Amino acid sequence: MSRTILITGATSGFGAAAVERFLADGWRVVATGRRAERLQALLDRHGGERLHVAAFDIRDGAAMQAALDAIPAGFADIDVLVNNAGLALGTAFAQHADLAQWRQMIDTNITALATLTHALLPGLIERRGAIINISSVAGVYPYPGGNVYGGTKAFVSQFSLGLRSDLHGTGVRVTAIEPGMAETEFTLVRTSGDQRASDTLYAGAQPMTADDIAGVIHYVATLPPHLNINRLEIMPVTQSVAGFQVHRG
Ligand code: NDP
Ligand code: 8X3
Repeated sequence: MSRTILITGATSGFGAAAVERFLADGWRVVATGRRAERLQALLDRHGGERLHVAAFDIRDGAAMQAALDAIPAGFADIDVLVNNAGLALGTAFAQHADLAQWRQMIDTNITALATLTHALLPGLIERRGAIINISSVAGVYPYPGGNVYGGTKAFVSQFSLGLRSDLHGTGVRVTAIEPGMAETEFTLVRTSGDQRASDTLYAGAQPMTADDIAGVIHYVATLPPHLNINRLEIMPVTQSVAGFQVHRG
């Protein structure tokens, strides 16, 4: 019998590519996101035999629970949870940042991720399943303007390790994937729709693609059951880390 995976943030980028990847490999997929029309397009393309879609704002705990309660029986036994939905908003330095943007990142990248994980944990333990959390290099390496976004991703990576500790002996696997630069709608969202800024960032850089990350998610989800990758950091060859800055006053 095929396995079931729930992928958040399935309307775009990594999540959308992961839906295609797992459907192509015979999995049953529960795909979530806010943009109902994109989820409907997925259904129109693939049909509902192995795909269930649920449109809700992941920051809305009641809507999340209602969507989970409405998952049809054939999709309810989730083996793998991919906590992918997330965003960065703005690149302003902390002292100039918009507090509403900070709150939205925290609510989405931290609170919603923890809430969904909490809701699905009993079933994941029952099925000796797996949790794959999409973190970021921004949670490991600080950069100017990364402030709260980086902080939320540091939470994701550390929460993943904490889950590993708590789930010791249950057979549940937990991985934090920490990608570097990948071309998706990420920068469009971060810049409030500035296509030129997005194009400029990726131009000539050969960034990773959504398919690259979907392949990594699939690799992690299909490892032999005795293996756990704790953290997996991945960048395009064109990207590397450049260190400290010194202010001389
Ligand atoms: P996209 O903007 O292409 O996709 C983000 C997804 O998250 C969309 O499907 C969006 O769906 C969903 N999402 C955002 N907010 C909400 C919400 N409130 N409720 C439900 N769904 C939501 O970006 P990526 O594919 O690049 O990003 C996926 C993950 O990867 C994010 O966690 C991001 O932080 C992380 N990441 C991205 C990197 C990159 O360079 N691209 C690098 C490292 C990590 P909708 O708008 O329909 O709700
Ligand atoms: C996305 C990678 O470096 O743009 O998480 O923050 S970065």
